[in-house]
Amino acid sequence: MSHLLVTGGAGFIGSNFVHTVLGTSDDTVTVLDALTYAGDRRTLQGVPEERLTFVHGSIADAELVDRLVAGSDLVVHFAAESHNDNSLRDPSPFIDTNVVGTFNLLEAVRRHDIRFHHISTDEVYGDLELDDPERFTETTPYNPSSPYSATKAGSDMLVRAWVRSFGIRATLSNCSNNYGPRQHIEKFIPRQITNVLDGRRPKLYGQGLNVRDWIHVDDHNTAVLRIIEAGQLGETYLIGADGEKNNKSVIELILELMGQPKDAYDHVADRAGHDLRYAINWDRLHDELGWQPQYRSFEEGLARTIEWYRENEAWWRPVKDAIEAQYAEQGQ
Ligand code: NAD
Ligand code: TDX
Repeated sequence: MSHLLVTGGAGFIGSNFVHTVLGTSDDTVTVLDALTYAGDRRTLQGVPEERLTFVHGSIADAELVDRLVAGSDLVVHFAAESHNDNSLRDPSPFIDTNVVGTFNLLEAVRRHDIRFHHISTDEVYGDLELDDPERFTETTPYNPSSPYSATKAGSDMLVRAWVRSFGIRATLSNCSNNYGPRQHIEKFIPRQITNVLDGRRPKLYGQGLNVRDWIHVDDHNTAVLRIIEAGQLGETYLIGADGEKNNKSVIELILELMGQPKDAYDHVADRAGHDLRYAINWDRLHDELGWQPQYRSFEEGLARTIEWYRENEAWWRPVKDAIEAQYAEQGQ
C-alpha cells in the first residue's frame, strides 16, 4: 500500500486517474489542486473518500509542495494549464504553473528522495505533415509551437535535467489527445457534444483537416500506472493508441451519433499557429512494458462519452454560456 500525491487531481485526466487508483488498489491519495477554472471538486465524487485527502492549493506554493511531497511515497504530476487557445490569449499562468510549479515539485522530490512521474504531451514535438509516414518517437527532437507546448517542453527538460544532475527517481510520459468523461468543455470533443446538447452548432477551426491522435483517458491512465510500476528510471515513454482522425471527421461522427445531419456545423476562425498533425509511435511502451490500450473502437468510446455529458448536464451547464461567449469574442 502506497500514499500517492496527485497534482491536478481535480482536472480531467488527474481525476480519472484518482478514480482508477482508488478503485483498483488499497492505496491512499492526496490530491493537490488549485481549483482553477479547469478544476472541479465534483470530478472526485464517488471515490472512496476515506482514502482521499483533498488539499486546495497551488504547486506554485513551494512550502506547501515540500510538506506534501515529504509525506508521500510517489508523486504523479498532472497539474498544468492545459489549453492551447488560452495560452495564446494569456501565456503567463502557463509559466507559473507548468514551469515554476514543476520546478517546485522537482526540488521537493530531490530533497526528500521521492519517486516522481511527470505527465506530458506529444505537442512538445511540434507537428507532422499530413502525408508524413513517420510518427513521433521518444527520440524525436523537441519543437513546440504554442506557449502551452513550450512550457510543457520546458517542464520536461527540467525533469530530465534533475534526473541527470541530481539523480532524482523519475519517469516521464508524453501522451496524445485524450477524450472521455470529465473533460472541460473548452476542449474540442466536449465542446461539440455540449453544443449539440445545447442546440448550438459545432464549431470547426479552419478547414478541419488537422489530425489528432485520440486515446481514451482510461487507456492513458493504465499506461501511466504501468510506467510507474515497471518503467526504467530516467526514461520517457510515449503513450498513444493509433487513433489518428482529422477534426472534420470527428465532428461528423459526433453529429451522426447524436442523430443530427453530418453537415450541421460551422467553420470558424482557425487557431494561430495551429499544429497540423500529431501521431504517436507507442512501440516502446508495448515492447518493453507489455502495455496495450483497451478501447479499440473510437466510435464506441465516443458514444459512451456523449452519454456521460448527456447524463451530467449539471456538471457542465453552469459554465457553458461563458465558454461560448469567450470563443465568440475570438470569432470561434
Ligand atoms: P485540465 O486542465 O483538465 O486539469 C488541470 C488541473 O490542474 C485542474 O484541476 C487545475 O485546477 C489544476 N491546476 C492548474 N494549475 C494548478 C496549480 N498551479 N496548482 C495546482 N493545481 C493546478 O488538464 P488535463 O487535460 O487533465 O491535463 C492533465 C495533464 O495531462 C497536463 O499536464 C497536460 O499537459 C497533460 N496532457 C493532457 C492531454 C489532453 O489531451 N488533455 C494530453 C496529453 C497530456
Ligand atoms: O472548437 C474547437 N474546434 C476545433 O476545430 C476546438 C476547441 C478545437 N478545435 C480543433 C483544434 C485542434 O486541432 O480541435 C483539435 C483539438 O483541440 P483541443 O481540444 O484544444 O486540443 P489540442 O490543442 O490538440 O491539445 C490537447 O491535446 C494535447 C490538449 O488540450 C492538451 O492539453 C494536450 O497536451
